[in-house]
Amino acid sequence: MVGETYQLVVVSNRLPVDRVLGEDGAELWRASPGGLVTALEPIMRASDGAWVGWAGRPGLDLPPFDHDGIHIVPVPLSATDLEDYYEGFSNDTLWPLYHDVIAPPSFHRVWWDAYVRVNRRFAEAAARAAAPGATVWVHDYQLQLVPRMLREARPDLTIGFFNHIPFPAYGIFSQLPWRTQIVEGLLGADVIGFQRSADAANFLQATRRLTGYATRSAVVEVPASDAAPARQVIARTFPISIDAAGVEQLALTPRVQERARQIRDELGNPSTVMLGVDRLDYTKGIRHRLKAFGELLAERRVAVEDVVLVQVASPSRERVEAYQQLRDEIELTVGRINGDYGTIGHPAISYLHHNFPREEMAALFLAADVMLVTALRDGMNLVAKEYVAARSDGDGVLILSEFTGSADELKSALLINPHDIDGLKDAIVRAIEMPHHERHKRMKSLRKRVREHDVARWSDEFLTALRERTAG
Ligand code: GDG
Repeated sequence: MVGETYQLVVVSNRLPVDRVLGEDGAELWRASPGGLVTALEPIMRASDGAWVGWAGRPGLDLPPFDHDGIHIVPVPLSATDLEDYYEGFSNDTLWPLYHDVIAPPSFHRVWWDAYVRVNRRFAEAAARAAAPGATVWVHDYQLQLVPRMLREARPDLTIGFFNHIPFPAYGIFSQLPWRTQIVEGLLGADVIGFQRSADAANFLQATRRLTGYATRSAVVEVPASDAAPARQVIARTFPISIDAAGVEQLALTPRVQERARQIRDELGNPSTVMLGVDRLDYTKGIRHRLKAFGELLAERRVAVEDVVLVQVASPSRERVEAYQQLRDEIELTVGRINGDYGTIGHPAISYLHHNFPREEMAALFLAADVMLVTALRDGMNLVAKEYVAARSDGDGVLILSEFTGSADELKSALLINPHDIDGLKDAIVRAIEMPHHERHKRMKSLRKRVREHDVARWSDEFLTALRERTAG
């Protein structure tokens, strides 16, 4: 209802609900499945929370509404906002820059202006939704200016920010023409969370270089200004995770188990099924993975009758040119590898450019002997954790890039450098040949980590850190 305010306000680019067509042809809201929603849902219900975000369709301007016990506050975006703030500045400037310029970032002043304008709109919506003294938790790189804008409008609030993607080293970050505004925007928060300690360290260095503020371990000393007293900001790691029990439960259902068997059947029951699951994104190292597999086939170190690679590449950011090019390159490579090495009934790669329901993902995890996560840079990589959570049979080998946040935690995986194609090939062969007892020993230790550090613990730790700031 208009004018209502809440004790906990979550702000993210996308709302946790999607507008979909129901069976009767009428439009309805459906919760979008995702770790963040699962983690925050119980807390949102218990603490009378509201979620501020974009409804996923340009031009849609809706009043706040309730969905399944959560108050939803839509922020409208026009087609131009979407092009300049989202596809432009967020996905074609910040995304490549923050992932170590794997693709060249584009810097356009109109995009920056849109970023400022849209961040202000989100900050205003959050300020309206927040009760006096409320906690506001802002998410991700699309909204880095919101903490400061919000603090200026509402100094009574406790503000948290979590960055889901990496924060780059200063040498890279400093290319951004608006680097100081971004750092100052983030420093509006009381607690700034990062995935890895390197991300927090990079942010602290950028802060020292660009603002001159003193930092002491995870604390930034923000001096008093005419308008505001001196404050301390905490910048540290809170590695995100998944709903481990939920994934495990799903994978244990008879339907999913049966589907996993069926998938292996449909693939011709090869001795090894390898799997990759990624948004089709240049950060995920899909090309490196295909190159390694193609060479193994060429050198006859693996045979197409024995080993098949299933690659799910879910459609992503299809209006951004770098993503269109990447799709073309990947599909050309898949076609070549299948053409060169496949036989009738045995394609080398089963390539799927679709979105799948969660049940199918869980069945794929169960069907896969080897999971390939070869990202060139990734804030965390939840797929790695989901694979582990699904494997309550204790089997399966995870090949994991050391450039993911997950690699800091999942140390019993086969850790690889995806740029080192020979090393990656050796790891694939090692995974295929790994003895039963070693697979189980490694999986046991991976599962312990994922079970004990789930997404509920992550959100709890973040919100506790925020509460301690208010208390202190
Ligand atoms: C960003 C950061 C960080 C994928 N395809 C389908 C599908 N998925 C699900 C996966 C997983 C999620 O999407 C992807 O999460 P990731 O962590 O792997 O990667 P990003 O999308 O890049 O996420 C990342 C994350 O934020 C959280 O902080 O870990 O580093 O880049 O859950 O399973 N799910 C379904 N069908 C698909 O086709 N149902």
